[in-house]
Amino acid sequence: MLTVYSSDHRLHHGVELKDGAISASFEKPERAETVLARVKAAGLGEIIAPRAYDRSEYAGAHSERYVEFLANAWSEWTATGRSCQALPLVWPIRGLPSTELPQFIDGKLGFFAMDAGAPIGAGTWEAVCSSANSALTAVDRLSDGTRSAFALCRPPGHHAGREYMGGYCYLNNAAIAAQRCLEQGAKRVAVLDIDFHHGNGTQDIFYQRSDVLFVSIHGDPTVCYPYFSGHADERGIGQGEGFNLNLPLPKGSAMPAFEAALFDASATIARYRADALIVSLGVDTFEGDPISHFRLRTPDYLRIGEMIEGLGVPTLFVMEGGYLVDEMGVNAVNVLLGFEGGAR
Ligand code: OKP
Ligand code: ZN
Repeated sequence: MLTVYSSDHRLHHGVELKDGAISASFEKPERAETVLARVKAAGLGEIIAPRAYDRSEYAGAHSERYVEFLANAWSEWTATGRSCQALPLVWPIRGLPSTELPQFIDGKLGFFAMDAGAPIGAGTWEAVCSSANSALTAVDRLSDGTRSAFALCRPPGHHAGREYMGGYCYLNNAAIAAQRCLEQGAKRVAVLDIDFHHGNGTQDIFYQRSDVLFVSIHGDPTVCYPYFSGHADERGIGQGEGFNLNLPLPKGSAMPAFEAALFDASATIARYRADALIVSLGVDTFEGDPISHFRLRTPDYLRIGEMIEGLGVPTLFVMEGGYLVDEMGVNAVNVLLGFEGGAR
């Protein structure tokens, strides 16, 4: 299987607000490095760098003003004399009267953020573009007739909505990839999100559309991040009604529950008759993950890959979460090896 990877991800190394203090984020550069090392060790296949794309390629998933904000945020922030990473501190919560975009960077940060989980530093935009471009490059290889590809994206993307960042995410790599599949002739694209956290951003981007089916298995949002999205009754609206499926599972769920949910997810995707499948591949479902609450084990990821292969659809895997650096490479690559084993 082809892997697309760029070392430019290292330009982003965010901070995180945790236990009342600021520290290095769980979403750190070593994550992508350990997955890359495993891709090589397992002999998964060719590894290529992404090509450059115009910013307009992100516009199917995000608004122009949001992409513009991301591109300029660091320079606007440092123009105020600050050299630390930029974080929002005020949000337009329900009840506040103005929905206008503020003209000062501190206001813009809150306007375009769902939480304080997406800091912006000097190299963030460049890293974010390299991540999205990896997903786009992988799509372009898929449309050449390849059965599957792996976009080793970092930072991740599935919490980023049409007009907001959050939860370590800036551009929604999976959504940008789905949009490009449509542009290249696919009529129906399915996104299967198996990260521990609900892919609220992907849901947001496609919620009113029927050309992209979104299916997500995740920790129950009544007790798990992102809390305000991911319930089973969120099924899409307008044209999109019935094209969004959330399968929340209780904290502590292990493979039997996950496998049953993946079986349901697969049935829905098969019924949709997708021309292409994008998998938001998070491995923070692992039993040892430091910020998540499922109990999957290393061999379970082989089975997951095999089940996904069973759908028989051209498939792009897009890296999302996974925070136990020591194990996440093996777990992520196990999904890809399971897929390839199923195809044999
Ligand atoms: C990104 B992805 C944990 C707080 C949660 C945000 C988690 C973002 C996860 N103590 N912080 O879906 O893996
Ligand atoms: Zn996650």
